[in-house]
Amino acid sequence: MSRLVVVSNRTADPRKPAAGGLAVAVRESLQQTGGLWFGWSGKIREAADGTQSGQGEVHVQTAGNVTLATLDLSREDHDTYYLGYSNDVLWPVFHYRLDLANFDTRFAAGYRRVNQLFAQKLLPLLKPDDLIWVHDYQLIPLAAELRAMGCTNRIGFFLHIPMPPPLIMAAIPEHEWLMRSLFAYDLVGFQSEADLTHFSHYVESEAHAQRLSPDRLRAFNRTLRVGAYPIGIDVDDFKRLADSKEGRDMFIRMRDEYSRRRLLVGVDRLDYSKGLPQRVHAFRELLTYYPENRDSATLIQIASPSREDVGAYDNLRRQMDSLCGAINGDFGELDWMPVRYIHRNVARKRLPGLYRASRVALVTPLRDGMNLVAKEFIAAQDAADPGMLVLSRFAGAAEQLKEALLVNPYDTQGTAQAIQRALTMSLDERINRHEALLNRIRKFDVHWWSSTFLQALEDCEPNEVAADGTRQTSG
Ligand code: ADQ
Repeated sequence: MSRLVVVSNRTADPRKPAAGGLAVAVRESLQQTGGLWFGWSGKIREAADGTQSGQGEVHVQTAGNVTLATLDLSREDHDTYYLGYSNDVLWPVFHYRLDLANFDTRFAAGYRRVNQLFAQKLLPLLKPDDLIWVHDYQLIPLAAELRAMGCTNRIGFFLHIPMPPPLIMAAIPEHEWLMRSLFAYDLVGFQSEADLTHFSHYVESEAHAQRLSPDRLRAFNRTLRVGAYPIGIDVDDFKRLADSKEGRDMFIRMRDEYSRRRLLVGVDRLDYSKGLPQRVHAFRELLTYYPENRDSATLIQIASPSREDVGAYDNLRRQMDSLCGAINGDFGELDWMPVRYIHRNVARKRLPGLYRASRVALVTPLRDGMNLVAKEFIAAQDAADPGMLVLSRFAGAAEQLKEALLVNPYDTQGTAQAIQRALTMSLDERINRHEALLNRIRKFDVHWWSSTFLQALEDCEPNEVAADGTRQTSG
């Protein structure tokens, strides 16, 4: 069997509990087979002479059956590749936020340079039959750079964030280069059918791609296999966390603390894609139009700090401080505060107890690749008395989780009505909906996700490398 090589912007020790969807999922796929995990160390190396040639050698360490290989970045590369192109161009545009994008040409140059650097440093570590799995938007051109250096391995790519429709993608000055770069892979996977459709429409309209079959597209003299592989969670592992001593203690503490209240929960990174201000507005609407919730409903909103060196996040933080302060000021009583807003990281082991004690989860992003919190909330519930999920129709998870209450987070009143419906839903209906949801997240869990993707990659025919670095196939 081929060795698995995973490449992502950041790596993590797979033996330690991971925070963040990508780290959890990658750890899962690597631990089963062993292999190599390659990425940025998270460290910035300042060059002694102030130039940008700060990158050092690759640091290699072993963690169980996984080898971790990481490299440092220079300040200039970090600022242009990571803060600039990844977080100030690709993240906002792929989440449909053209208004927040900053198309500085230095960012694109840095992005290309770091992808070349990754390719150069990774190539000597590769064996001929390694399967290479590249993750996410920071590394779109990596396969093209590897091909240009003669790499003939099978390489797959998975996009964890949404793929926008063609006319939004076309706002990125380098959109042609980016989308063409995807054809240097053998397999490209998306979170949802909607994302796959957007990509197919883009290459059909902008690159005159031919659809050879439902999962094969031909363009730029290349045949690319594509598919929707919705990412899942390790349901049993999360349930075990819920049933552990810490999980149960947390549940009992929350249940006792809020025994007179109806608890609602939101858990997110503090990111403008997550629709946090809209959520607080909807909760305010609930208290205004359904007054029976006053002195009763309490929203615990955990928003972990994220990308604090990017300007848009600073504005969001101030906006949330002010909205939560205002709602507590306007509605709070001496013995009841409507919103408990926590701008800190919360240990993963505390989440299942919190989820289980909550009547309703609010997962209402404006746009989200998948959203694993929605799936974790379902896994943590007591099947005999489950809480209800209110889920944005704009989360990738909405394609799979139809038995949740789906909402449009831009529609404040509609969202408030759905929250009220969730709070007052009969036990029978909650049990039926939860059963269907739990079955689905079990069937399409993280093991299904990684094994289906890797099997499809393994099944791709090996091809010749063309002179321009892309591979020719017979189609
Ligand atoms: P993220 O945007 O990071 O991931 P998401 O899938 O919601 O989002 O969550 C990631 C993980 O982090 C979950 O396991 C969650 O429990 C944890 N987490 C989130 N906020 C937390 C907090 N405040 N404290 C503690 N833990 C927290 C990207 C895409 C998603 C996609 C994932 C995986 O943006 O759409 O689902 O990758 O592909």
